[in-house]
Amino acid sequence: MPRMKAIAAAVQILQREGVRHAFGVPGAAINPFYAALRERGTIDHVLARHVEAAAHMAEGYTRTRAGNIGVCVGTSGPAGTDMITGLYSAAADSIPILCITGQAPTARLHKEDFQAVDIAAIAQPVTKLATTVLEPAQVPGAFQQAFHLMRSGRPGPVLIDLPFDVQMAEIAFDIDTYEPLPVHKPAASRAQIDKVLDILAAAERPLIVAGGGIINADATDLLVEFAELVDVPVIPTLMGWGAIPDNHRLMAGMAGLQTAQRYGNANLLASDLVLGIGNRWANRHTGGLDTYTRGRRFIHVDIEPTQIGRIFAPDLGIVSDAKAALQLFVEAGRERRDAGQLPDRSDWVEQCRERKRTMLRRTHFDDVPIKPQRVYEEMNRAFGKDTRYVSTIGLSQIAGGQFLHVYRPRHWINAGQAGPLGWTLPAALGVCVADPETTVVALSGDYDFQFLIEELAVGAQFNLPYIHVLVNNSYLGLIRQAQRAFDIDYCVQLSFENVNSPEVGGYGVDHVKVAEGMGCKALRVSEPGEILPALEEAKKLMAQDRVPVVVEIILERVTNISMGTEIDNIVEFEELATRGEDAPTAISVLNLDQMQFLD
Ligand SMILES: Cc1ncc(C[n+]2csc(CCOP(=O)(O)OP(=O)(O)O)c2C)c(N)n1
Ligand SMILES: [Mg+2]
Repeated sequence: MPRMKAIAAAVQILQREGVRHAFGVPGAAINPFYAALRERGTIDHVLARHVEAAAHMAEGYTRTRAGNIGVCVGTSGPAGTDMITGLYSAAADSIPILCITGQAPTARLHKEDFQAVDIAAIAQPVTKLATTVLEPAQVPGAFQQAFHLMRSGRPGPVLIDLPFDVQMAEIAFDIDTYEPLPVHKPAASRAQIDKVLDILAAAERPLIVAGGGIINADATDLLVEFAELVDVPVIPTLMGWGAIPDNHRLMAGMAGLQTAQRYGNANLLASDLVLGIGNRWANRHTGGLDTYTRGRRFIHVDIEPTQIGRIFAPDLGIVSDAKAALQLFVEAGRERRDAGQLPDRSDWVEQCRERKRTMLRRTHFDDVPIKPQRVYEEMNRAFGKDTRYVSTIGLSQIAGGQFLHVYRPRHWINAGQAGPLGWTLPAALGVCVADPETTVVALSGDYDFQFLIEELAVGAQFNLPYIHVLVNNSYLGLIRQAQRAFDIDYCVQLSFENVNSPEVGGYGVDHVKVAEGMGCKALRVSEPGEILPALEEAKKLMAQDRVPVVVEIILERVTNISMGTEIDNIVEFEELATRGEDAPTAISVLNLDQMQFLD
């Protein structure tokens, strides 16, 4: 049996489990891992400039491709605590990442040693497993179990904490005898699926709510096939956006309080049955449960048994992996179609499509300073169906959710539940590592952008080109809008006179200078007509210089974005679109004679 350091065995296991990239920040307690990484030479490492960012890079990496598991690495003490936010946002969105931390030697753990903190205890509520490995011979088993857990059931993150002496100790290990553990995923039975189809057949106005679980299960083709078979419109959740293309005739819009379309909410409110698959009835999707559930029945299919009935009691709950369920849905649906047993849904589908054509918000404003709605109109013009968008939180993300278009799974990459400011930039870098071929476009407000702004230098150092659309209102815009309820505008404004950059006109930070200082390219835009040319120029710069390109768009400081607390009572702040030219890049334009689907 070969003998090697326990940490060398860990690195071999990472490789065997499919890891090719890692994101991290070294430190004394994790140097044995870095030495093993270097010796093996099979895993590329991106050096982050903040450890939290390494965790978000790992998340972006996982979210980009089915089967990916992002790995983030840090030393003992503050590195682990910095990564807790990444573990939280990964856990919240059912995203597997593996966090590896160094630790003080086992003999000194109870001595308040330098940078010794009980990171396993801190990480426990935001991971599927968080463990400090105390026996060197248990290191292989800990990694084997980690991959098994991350991939089984509801996916999620794991933390492995490795004391210095445990990493260095020699163990007997032979990678040729190592096998990944089988992955466990519950599957619906045919009887359960037949029952769902019976209930569906009895409904007059059914909808499918498609959650992120369908994307995690890599089952979006099956979803679209099933929806087409039974001719039932689909409402994706924010995490499920892209599961069905925006321009598909059965895509009925997103419902919710913020990242939703007017027609999405209207369609949901008009339904009499909702079949939720791989979703979790998030409160920003449902709003008040009375409004959401009144007058309709619910079926809930989810991989995690304890999710059924968590938010409200469904009429039928089924525990299943989304792919396993959808395979049977398609099989059973085909049989019913061939037997001529499927009801005609064309009236209901047409009603949903009519709302999609007519219930639009206005995007076409010529105002200077620029109104945010116009930015998304121009982004729709500039970026094609392949674009992978990355965003996190704020008015920018909310308006992006309302106005942008997504055509493919994993092309809207968003920290949905946790919404940690600063996530966008490092997550976008992780997306670039996972998919260097596709255009990546990040969308941030000024404050989100500033939270982990130093990561721009990582993009420049490692040649990770992407476009960062930075919509600058010099405000904590979402919080400013929320403070209207308190009649205050307090501790939310970011403007100041920049003594070095009078040209930013009191907007404070000169993002162009900062980005250039970090080795990136940057453009600033103040007029609506300049947006599209700037985005086109950004594409060229990105290809030419192979670094992140920031396009800063100076916005009107105060613009309220549509939102509310009930899905039947969303507050609109701007006049609505009444003509095609008010919303020229809406997925189906108002004027029927101009009806077009964007390429
Ligand atoms: C770590 C963290 N702290 C605080 C918040 C609360 N929060 C949500 S959005 C926001 C302001 C965002 O401002 P900006 O990024 O400029 O976006 P805008 O709303 O102006 O478009 C804040 C403070 C958060 N989501 N995350
Ligand atoms: Mg802002």
